[in-house]
Amino acid sequence: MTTASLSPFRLSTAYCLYAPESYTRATPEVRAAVVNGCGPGGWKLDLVPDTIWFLDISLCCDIHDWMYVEGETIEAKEEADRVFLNNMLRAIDAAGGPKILQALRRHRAAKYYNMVHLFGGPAYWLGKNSSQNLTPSIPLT
Ligand SMILES: [Ca+2]
Repeated sequence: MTTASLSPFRLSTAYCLYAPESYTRATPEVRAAVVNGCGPGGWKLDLVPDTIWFLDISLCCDIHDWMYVEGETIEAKEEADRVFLNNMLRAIDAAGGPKILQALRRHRAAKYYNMVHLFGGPAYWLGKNSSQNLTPSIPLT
């Protein structure tokens, strides 16, 4: 069972997220070396919040980060993206609260999913492409 911070509406509730076995078995030190919450990490200014309407989803993002590093196929990327969405929805359901707040959180979760689904390819494939398939970009004149 995995626990994460919840919204102010249900602070003591624990809930389960899906994570691959390799993630659950990894030591905290190994996980910390691989994951960095929501967004690309390493930037001075992280523009991707770890919360959606006061709900901490950083663990959902960490699991997604892990699956991106571990995956090697487009199917694995799509699974990582689906797991990310489903984990956010699990967290939202567990947090409860007013229906309007849950709706706002689901809307934001859908935005996060669309961002990684549509624009996460370069991050997913970083360092995975064979050098024989890479070609220099054409210099701009
Ligand atoms: Ca991240």
